[in-house]
Amino acid sequence: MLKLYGNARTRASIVQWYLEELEIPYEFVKLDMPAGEHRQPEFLAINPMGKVPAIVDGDFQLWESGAILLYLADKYSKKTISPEERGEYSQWSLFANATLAPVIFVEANREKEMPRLMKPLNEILGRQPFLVGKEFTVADVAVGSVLSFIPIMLKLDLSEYPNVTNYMKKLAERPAFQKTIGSFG
Ligand SMILES: N[C@@H](CCC(=O)N[C@@H](CS)C(=O)NCC(=O)O)C(=O)O
Repeated sequence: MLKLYGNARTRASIVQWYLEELEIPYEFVKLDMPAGEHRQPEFLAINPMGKVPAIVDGDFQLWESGAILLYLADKYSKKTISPEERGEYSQWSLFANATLAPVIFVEANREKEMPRLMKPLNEILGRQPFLVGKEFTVADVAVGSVLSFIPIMLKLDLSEYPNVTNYMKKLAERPAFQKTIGSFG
């Protein structure tokens, strides 16, 4: 069975959300991170960077949440993914991790950069229900999870971006979200 390594309230919950969406059986291996279990040789053999999430799927090991999401989409989603769709999923996954997260989570970047990203996001989500169009995809897990950490971890005013907040509400209604990120309270 696929193993997901992490702990509650970490980025492992992003991968867990998508595993629940895909209805893949998995084992969540909870590391004792305060005790430094993620820096012990056993886990470093899976992710030499000592960060979660990481997965082990058969003989295959993978780390970095965005890479794991894309791997799961390629391998387990019930549709064939065209190169163009894959490009869009990669675009949003990289945007989530490399562009959006550093703006949201690094206080010094927020004031200047957040409106630059949130305004176009708000416009896109005013035109279509999900990031890649009419259907929920892995792109929504990648970006939606970063956005969903805002009300959980930070007190940021998103009232200027009503399409983004409606989108976040819609994602939060999904049973797979509620079982994972939504259970943080
Ligand atoms: N870009 C990485 C970030 C991984 C990351 O920073 N994980 C944190 C938990 S959310 C971690 O493992 N922290 C433990 C540490 O740095 O010692 C990803 O998305 O997988």
